[in-house]
Amino acid sequence: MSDLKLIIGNKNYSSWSLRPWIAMKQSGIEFDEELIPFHDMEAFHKEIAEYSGAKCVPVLLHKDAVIWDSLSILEYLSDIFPNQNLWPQSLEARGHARSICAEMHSGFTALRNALPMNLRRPLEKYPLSQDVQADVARITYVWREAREKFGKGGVFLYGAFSNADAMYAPIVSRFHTYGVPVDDDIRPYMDAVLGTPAFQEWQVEGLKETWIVKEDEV
Ligand SMILES: N[C@@H](CCC(=O)N[C@@H](CS)C(=O)NCC(=O)O)C(=O)O
Repeated sequence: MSDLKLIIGNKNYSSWSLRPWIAMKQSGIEFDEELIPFHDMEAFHKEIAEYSGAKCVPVLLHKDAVIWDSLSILEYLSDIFPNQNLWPQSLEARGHARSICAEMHSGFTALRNALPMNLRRPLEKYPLSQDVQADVARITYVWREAREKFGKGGVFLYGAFSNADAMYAPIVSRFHTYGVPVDDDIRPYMDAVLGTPAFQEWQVEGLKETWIVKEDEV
């Protein structure tokens, strides 16, 4: 039993839960997990309220600490595992990574609302509104900028897998399942994330789930 426990939602749909989960798995951090499914919101809220008044997943439990919100969890993990390099090494790269994570966390609502994460959705192109196209353009711009400035040492945004890749993993999944057109230089980055053992494991488990969340089936 680990002293870290991550409370998550449905693997098929819970984009916010995927972020800390993939960061921990990909870094080899051992943790226990508890999945609270949210197809029945009343039951979900009752169960999650025992851990967090915010009534949202993910939540990280560590000894007496309770950390809620995916970005706070990534920051906390970086504090307790300073040798795991969850953020990139150089101050400039770290600042850039934190900026694109903050932008992700507080933005891209058009894309997030129109294209909910849904691993089991048949791979099929989906019409994109202008607002969604603008989000796609901005996301691919920051990915390209990170890769060109800081990513030369590896296949991820800042070379080695970092919290930034964890934050954007649900977006990679959406681009993939909704057949979002991307330039040729972007696809290898997406394939790198989709090909991580951690994402593969999450996907295998997500695809076994049978709960349906109607609002996320578009
Ligand atoms: N900002 C939060 C958002 C978390 C969030 O909205 N989680 C969804 C599941 S993916 C949830 O718990 N929804 C329950 C609800 O909205 O009542 C984070 O990053 O952790």
